[in-house]
Amino acid sequence: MSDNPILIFLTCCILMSCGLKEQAGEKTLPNILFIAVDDLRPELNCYGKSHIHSPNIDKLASRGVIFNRNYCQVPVCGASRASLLSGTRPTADRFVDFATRLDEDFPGIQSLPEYLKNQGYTTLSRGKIFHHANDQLDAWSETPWSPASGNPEYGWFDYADTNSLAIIKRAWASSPDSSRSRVRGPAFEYPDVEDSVYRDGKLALKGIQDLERLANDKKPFFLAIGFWKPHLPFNAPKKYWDLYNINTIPTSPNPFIPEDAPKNAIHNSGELRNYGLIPHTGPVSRDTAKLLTQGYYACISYTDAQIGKLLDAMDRLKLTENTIVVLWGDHGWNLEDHTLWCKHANFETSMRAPLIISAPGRTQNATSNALTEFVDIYPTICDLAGLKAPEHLDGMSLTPLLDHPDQTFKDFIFSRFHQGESIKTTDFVYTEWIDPKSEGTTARMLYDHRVDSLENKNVVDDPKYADIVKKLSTRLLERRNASALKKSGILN
Ligand SMILES: [Ca+2]
Repeated sequence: MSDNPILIFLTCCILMSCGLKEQAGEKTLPNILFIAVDDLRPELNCYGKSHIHSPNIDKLASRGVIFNRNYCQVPVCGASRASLLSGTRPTADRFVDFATRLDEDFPGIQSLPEYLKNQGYTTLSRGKIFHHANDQLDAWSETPWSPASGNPEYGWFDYADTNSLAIIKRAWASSPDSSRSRVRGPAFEYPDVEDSVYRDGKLALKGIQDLERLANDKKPFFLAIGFWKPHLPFNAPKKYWDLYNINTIPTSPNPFIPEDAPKNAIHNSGELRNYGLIPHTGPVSRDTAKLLTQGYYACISYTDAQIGKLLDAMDRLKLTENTIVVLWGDHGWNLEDHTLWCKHANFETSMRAPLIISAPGRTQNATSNALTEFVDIYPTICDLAGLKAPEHLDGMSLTPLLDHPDQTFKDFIFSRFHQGESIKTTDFVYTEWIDPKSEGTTARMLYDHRVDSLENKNVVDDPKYADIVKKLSTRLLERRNASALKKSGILN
């Protein structure tokens, strides 16, 4: 560089000007922290359930909007995630079961992470985002990363207690190779161990490392972190179990089949019955029901603590002011509601799912009671980032609710599980099961949430509801017809 001080000064001014210009262009897109929590039902302190210890999700909610009447598209892992991440609705033959792959069910569709990557984002998948970590690999800037189970020889169950390991080892040894994929250990355990012994603890530490690296990156990031708990088995460190008193723990207010419910609506809770000490048929004992409930709550609090570590890292790294945080559970969960455990049903307890969005400059510490659904997440993120949403999306941006949470939004939303198609309005939820061959209706149910929020009596055959049944059935038919036209390419 020249020794001329004036020339040095002018050169520095030019370099600084270029630097500032570049800097201004680098972070015009907001970062996105995308937190998935497997099998989390909307039972959290910030949802008004004060018996749940969830201080960190509560903190996130205080910085954003709780979508209190949000619904999944399909109440099972893989299908729900494929729908959410593609921004498209399920059909009778698309996004059906837990093992759904987006790249098989909807090849060529541009998923949310792929779209953001193409817009200049660094996109990272950590833990359980797609059900299959190798689904849509091109959507990610790096190969998806997940911590290994503590005992991978017995699958993904991640037991840490020596008794649990002995039980699954015996079950494994006594099972033929062909049935080992269904071999489970106990449904829960509570060893006195550190958070990082289990995968979700390791995942939080990895997420913090990612945030530290990404904070210094010039590109905006979409960091997707998917926690496994509170999915079965309910394995969590003892200190989280100790937050709950089994003698006073609340259990389901309606552990019975709704009056006049069709048999299609009820299942045998098969996912739970694969685990040790759970009977193959019939109700579990009262003591077991309480232990399962305590374990589910303990796993919520364990995951909440891991989320807190990520939020603390965001604050420390000064990322909070320029980062959108979206937290979602992939569907609801039954704690013996309607006799059911797990998900896989068309009731509110399976369909309603958590959604919290904290976006810089938007409303904080508020709750929206508008009807929303998971297909709305993709267009919302596009909108918040100032990006044009792709044409294929089925949902609507939630940004009007992020600015004015009290307003209404949709008149109805749609969910489905296998052949059961549901339409939900502010006051009603109507479900009909369609035979795939004849396309005839094989069963129906209607619940009036104005007088029956727990869905204890199916009133579909009550004459006084005939008009509403007809109206909602027509809406479902229109939905089916629109899906068929879209599939045929006649509609976008
Ligand atoms: Ca799930």
